[in-house]
Amino acid sequence: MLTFYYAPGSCALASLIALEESDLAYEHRRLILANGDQRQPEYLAINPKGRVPALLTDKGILTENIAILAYIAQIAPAARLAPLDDPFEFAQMQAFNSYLSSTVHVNHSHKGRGARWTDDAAAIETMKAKVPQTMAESFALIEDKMLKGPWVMGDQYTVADCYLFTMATWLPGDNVDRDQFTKVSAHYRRMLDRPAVQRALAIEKG
Ligand SMILES: N[C@@H](CCC(=O)N[C@@H](CS)C(=O)NCC(=O)O)C(=O)O
Repeated sequence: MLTFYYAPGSCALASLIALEESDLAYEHRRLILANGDQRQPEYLAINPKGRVPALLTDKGILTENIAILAYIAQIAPAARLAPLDDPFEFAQMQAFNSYLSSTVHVNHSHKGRGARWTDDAAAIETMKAKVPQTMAESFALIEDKMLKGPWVMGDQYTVADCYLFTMATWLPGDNVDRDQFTKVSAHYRRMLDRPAVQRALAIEKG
């Protein structure tokens, strides 16, 4: 049995959607980041990073969306959540996911988590002010050069779509107009139509 640790409004939504897209049996456990649940000793014993998501498997713990998404796609092949038969296509999907994790997510974190990088209050405010620009620039690149359409990888829906949707939910809160990106906003609406996405959002709401 798998146990998935998530928090509402967080990047864990990507892996939660992928789990819902799969036929895997799993339990979910909710953390509230604003309450500091991620820093409690019980959770640090599961994920010493103090972050969500985390997936407890019969082989041990997995952290990082990129790893969890690839794992779900591989252990639930019937759901066809990745190009499992084509190493190059698989690597391209991982390149997309890595851009979301290492660049887009980090852009976004400068809004609420600036204290990770500096103790200087003025610098924290400067970082916050930059977020609409960096997020808009990243999404312009995704729109123009990365999102093949209708899904990230073209005709095959993959876990990269779960991840892109999750980052796109953050745009209004980051003061970026999602509708300026025609392909991204069409992708967002297409995702909202999927029953698995609706179930994941309902789980998030609690
Ligand atoms: N690279 C990690 C990032 C995980 C991460 O930073 N998660 C955030 C939520 S979006 C978190 O748990 N933040 C809690 C904190 O910083 O205290 C991944 O993609 O899984």
